[in-house]
Amino acid sequence: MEERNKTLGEFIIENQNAFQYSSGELSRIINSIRLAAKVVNYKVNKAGLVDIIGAAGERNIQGEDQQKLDVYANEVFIQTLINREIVCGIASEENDDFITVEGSDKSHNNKYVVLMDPLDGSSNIDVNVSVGTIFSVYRRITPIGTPVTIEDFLQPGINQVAAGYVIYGTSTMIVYTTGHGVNGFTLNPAIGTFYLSHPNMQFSKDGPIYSINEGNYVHFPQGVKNYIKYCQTEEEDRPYTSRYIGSLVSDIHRNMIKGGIYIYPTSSKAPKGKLRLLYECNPMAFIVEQAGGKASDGFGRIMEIIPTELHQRVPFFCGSYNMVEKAEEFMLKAELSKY
Ligand code: AHM
Ligand code: MG
Repeated sequence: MEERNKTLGEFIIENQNAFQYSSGELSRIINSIRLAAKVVNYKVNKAGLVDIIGAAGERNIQGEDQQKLDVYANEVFIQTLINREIVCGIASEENDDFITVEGSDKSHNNKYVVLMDPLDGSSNIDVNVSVGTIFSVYRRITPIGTPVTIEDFLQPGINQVAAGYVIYGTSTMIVYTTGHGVNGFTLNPAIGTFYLSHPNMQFSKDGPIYSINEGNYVHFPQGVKNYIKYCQTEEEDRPYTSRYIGSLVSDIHRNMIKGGIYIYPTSSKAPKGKLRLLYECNPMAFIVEQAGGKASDGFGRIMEIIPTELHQRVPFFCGSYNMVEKAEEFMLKAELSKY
């Protein structure tokens, strides 16, 4: 079959044997995410009609309660995974604590946990701008047969066995990695099937784009300010162009296709940064590295950070390898000049 006509379902089956410990569980997790993504996609596409069929908190004409879309997406992804009895635990950016999942026979025999941000950038929905789902899969650390504990979730990103995102954009796509490169699948909404549209996605080593919320400039650390000046200086391939959607999945997806760097630094307003290590940065870092890019907290590799809490925030620099390396140089130089 021609590579570009392959469906996500076919791709999952063909690649199942690439896993060292393959028992089909991971494939079933990706399949469940595929299903939940289609359900959420349907709802996200109808979001503009909400004023017509009823606003959040009201009852719609069918007598159903309207829900906020991020709450809805959270429930869809969690219930899809729970109903299929394929994970032993779930942690979500929407929930304060992790969820322990047991089988219908009350067993705890599954070996994977899923961490996710079910609808990132949801404030963009009101203005018809793309949003995304981000997910990350780890093998549990605690013994199979026992309920999961916090340890199973507080693993460094290097332990991820799979990570991906769904982008609900002009097209809806699933982009994911299981540690063997990054592949992107585009939904054909007419028949509800994802097709392999972006095989083996790669970041160019350098790129033309820098993405950062420059409105926060005065609050940024000196290294970031100096790097922004560098991006804007006329020399060789610079100045870079500035593109910032304010929707993490969309900004990184665009940079992966066109080449670029995304930065959400610490600031005097957000001293630890804004983005969450477990739900946003680690999965994106895994994808970015698998696509030949680099992901850093400004000084070191994101995926080597040992998490201490579920909702931990970190500064995030990711994208084209040489650009992130250059930003790190600026960070280090500014840091050293303090002494
Ligand atoms: P959220 O998880 O509350 O949706 O926030 C995460 C979003 C990212 O998608 C985006 O990159 C960032 O927040 C934008 O933040 P800001 O508006 O401060 O630039
Ligand atoms: Mg988020």
